[in-house]
Amino acid sequence: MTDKRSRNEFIKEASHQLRGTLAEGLKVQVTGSIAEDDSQLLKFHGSYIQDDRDVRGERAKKKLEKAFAFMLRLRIPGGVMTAKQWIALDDIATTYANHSMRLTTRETFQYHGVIKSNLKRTMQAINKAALDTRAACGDVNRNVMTASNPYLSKAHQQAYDLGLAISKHLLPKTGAYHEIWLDGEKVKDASRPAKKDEEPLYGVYYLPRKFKTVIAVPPDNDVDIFAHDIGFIAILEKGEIVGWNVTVGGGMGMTHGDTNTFPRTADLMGFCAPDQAIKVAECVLTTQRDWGNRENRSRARLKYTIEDKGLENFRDEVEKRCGFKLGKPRAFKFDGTGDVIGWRQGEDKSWNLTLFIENGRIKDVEGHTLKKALREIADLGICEFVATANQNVTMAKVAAKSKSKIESILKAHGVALEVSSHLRANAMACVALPTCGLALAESERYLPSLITKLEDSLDKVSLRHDDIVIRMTGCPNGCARPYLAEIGLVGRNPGLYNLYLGAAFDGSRLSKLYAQDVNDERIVALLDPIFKAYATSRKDGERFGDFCIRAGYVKPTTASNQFHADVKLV
Ligand code: SRM
Ligand code: SF4
Repeated sequence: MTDKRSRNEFIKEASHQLRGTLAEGLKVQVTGSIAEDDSQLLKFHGSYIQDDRDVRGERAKKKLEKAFAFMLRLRIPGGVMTAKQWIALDDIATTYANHSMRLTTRETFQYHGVIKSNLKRTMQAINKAALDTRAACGDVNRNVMTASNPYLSKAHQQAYDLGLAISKHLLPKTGAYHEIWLDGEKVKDASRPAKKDEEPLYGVYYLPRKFKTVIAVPPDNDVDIFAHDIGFIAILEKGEIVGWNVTVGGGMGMTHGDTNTFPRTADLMGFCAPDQAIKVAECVLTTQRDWGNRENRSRARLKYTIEDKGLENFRDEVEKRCGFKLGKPRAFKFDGTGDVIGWRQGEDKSWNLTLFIENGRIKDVEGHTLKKALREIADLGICEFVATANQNVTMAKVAAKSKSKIESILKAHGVALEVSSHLRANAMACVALPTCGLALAESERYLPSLITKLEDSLDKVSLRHDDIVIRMTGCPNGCARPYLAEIGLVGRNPGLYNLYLGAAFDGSRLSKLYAQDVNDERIVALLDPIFKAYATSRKDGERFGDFCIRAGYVKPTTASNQFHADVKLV
């Protein structure tokens, strides 16, 4: 019988627990790239080989190698960093990367533009700051996101503690990372067979695909719990967490034109006690490890395992592995998926300032020296830093007396605490061009100017200060979770986007395709009258996404797998 497993399965199997020939390849100086198989393994170490797509054509004409450089993604569970770590990360951006730090949609940072000869040095500098990039990418449990931020309340702290524990428990145990990047014990002899027991959870094949864990504390759904493979929703009684509702099978990625692939909101699988949560996470992961599709990577996420095997069967298997039954999900209520921008006081009376960072990009431009401002604040050592799931950053645990100092530093660097509109404050765009190899259209570099145009439309009907969630991605993979935004824009071709409407403000319902292949002008022309109708005929408290359904612009996506059903294009 022929072995139908995907190519990546063979690469993992032959890699000697993620070692491959990475150590040797890094020493080769004639190219800025690395071997193709190693580039797949490199992801497990938190890095991607990319090339600057802005100069691709020009370099090809000159018969030059592509302008290769590496993206590095950190693993920062819950996004929490000390001021000292911030200082180190800021230095690394300047010394080794493209002088910018990129907050991601998953509570961490990416660096772009690290050249091959600096890759190892960068990894070592990150390690020196007591951080790492392990399992930030690849077919493993990724950076664990927890309701930001731990300093808000006891429940937030407990959510963070669980996140840390799950992150540790599900982290790959291979020594490859230390050997390759940190000059640990000599890299294993590649001729020796891989040792399965080096990875008790993952074995030699790791997972069929990426796996994402998140933890939410209602009423905030800032982590967008329904977009992830597994989620834990805190159930509180009198301020104490009495257990967790467990969600499984969320995910955003799909392929244009292939209805076998779709974004899916996670299902509520059950309820577990606080001391059962780590075991549940482990057993969901191992069930997906054993049941997931290893032949077709575009159908390999947990969401498809659950579609194909059924939630009941999946739950039975998880319970069997856990050795206990899950309870019935308990009642909970989410208000929204956004961050609360501005100052917020924690239960311990300390202050937390969440700063809006447009699309997560931290850099200095004339008149807006954001990177310098944050560095100056970090240098004072008066706060910790928390990366949010909405590409923003919170300066946490600030004493009342230090608030004005932070505000004056930000002001001096041209960084405002207020955002020009609530649409912008609720916006996210993925990285896309020029670094993302999968981008079909601009995203991070385009959304800000589109929002400026949409702000004019909002002004005409006095909606500038209404919360409406807009998200954009340069391709259908969904890195900014666009299908859970009330207005979602997904790149199809340069300058052309699919427009989705009708997602729920609290992140519980997916949107629906409204218009295909629309350009800048058409996006504004389509949204302008909808804003007007919303302003004049919305019901009391009605959200924009809900209105779009009631007013008949799109049908609701009623079930997690019904994203492609009932589409009527405008
Ligand atoms: Fe993502 C691939 C960037 C969050 C779904 N994502 C990529 C790559 C690595 C492109 C590639 O494979 O070559 C992008 C690197 C671009 C660059 O130049 O930096 C990339 N993803 C990002 C980030 C940086 C977007 C951002 O602007 O913040 C986010 C990093 C998160 C992190 O810190 O770990 C990011 N990606 C997401 C999310 C959102 C989330 O998890 O909350 C999703 C949708 C949720 C999900 O996983 O379903 C997401 N990324 C994808 C997919 C589609 C996966 C799928 O199941 O179909 C890909 C492509 C793939 O895996 O084949 C992808
Ligand atoms: Fe790249 Fe697509 Fe993800 Fe945007 S959504 S970062 S274009 S993979």
